[in-house]
Amino acid sequence: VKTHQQEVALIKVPFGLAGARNGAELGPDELITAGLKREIASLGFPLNREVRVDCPTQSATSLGRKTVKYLNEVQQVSEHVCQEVASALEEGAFPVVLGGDHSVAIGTLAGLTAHYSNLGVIWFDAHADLNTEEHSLTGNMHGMSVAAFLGHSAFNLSQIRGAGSFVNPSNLVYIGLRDLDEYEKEQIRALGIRAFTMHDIDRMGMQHVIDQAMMIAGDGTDGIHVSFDMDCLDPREAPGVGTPVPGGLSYREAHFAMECLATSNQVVSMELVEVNPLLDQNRHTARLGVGLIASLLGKSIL
Ligand code: 6HN
Ligand code: MN
Ligand code: MN
Ligand code: MN
Repeated sequence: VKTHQQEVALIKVPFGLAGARNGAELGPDELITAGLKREIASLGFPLNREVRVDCPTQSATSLGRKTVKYLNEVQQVSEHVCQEVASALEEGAFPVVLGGDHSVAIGTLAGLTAHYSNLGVIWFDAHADLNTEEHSLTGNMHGMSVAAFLGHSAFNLSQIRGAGSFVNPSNLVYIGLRDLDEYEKEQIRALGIRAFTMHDIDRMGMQHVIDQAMMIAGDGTDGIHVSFDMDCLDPREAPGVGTPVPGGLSYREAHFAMECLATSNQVVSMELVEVNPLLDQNRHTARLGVGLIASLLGKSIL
């Protein structure tokens, strides 16, 4: 086991109001219970901090406009996550953000862009999360996070105190897509976003896909952020997610991708989201999530 110099900042975001089902708010604690801190320690990373962002948990407040649910709550959580990520980066730590539903990525990207003016993003997901308030068919903001950091939705990084500038779509890469809304397909084509769908992974294999992804997200950028939605995995591997879609990544495809990213030395932060313990079986999804974070941090088989 190597001893690493860099510290890890664990940022727990127990927020699930912007997802499709209850339960994602329990994700951070479930990942800790599944042994995340032990794994990080055994890889030799000192813990820079372990913080828990204060998150609203119930539907007490207004749903906002009918088409956008919990906008105020997402805004509030995003600002807190932004602050935590930015301050971890100022201390030279590697942020590991634990969701929560995928709307927590808005705050993560806000904090990252404050620190890195040219950030690459690799987005592992069955979904593109590219909807805007206007185009979303569900009103769930976990399906709008990418639009927020590209600056395409009305609620976007510019509304978050402390956020940096929008991510350049030419440095964004999707891996694992297989469930897209019509508007999202149009946007991916119109913006020329590089998207490795499940079809592409089947055709060229994960090795080629991840090599290409690192080239694109790393091209002229200061670093790569890995946003990992557990529903990129096949539901047989990861049943505990709010919006499962058949035909996803295998256990080894996901681990292999993380292992390749670890050896690239380009990754500056990661988040793992959408672990839903209420839908899980025997903590299977949380344990898989812990293993994937470990692989990204450099855990190797031999
Ligand atoms: N996620 N496209 C659907 C929607 O509601 O906009 C699904 C979004 C899923 C979001 O899994 O992070
Ligand atoms: Mn340090
Ligand atoms: Mn997602
Ligand atoms: Mn998803």
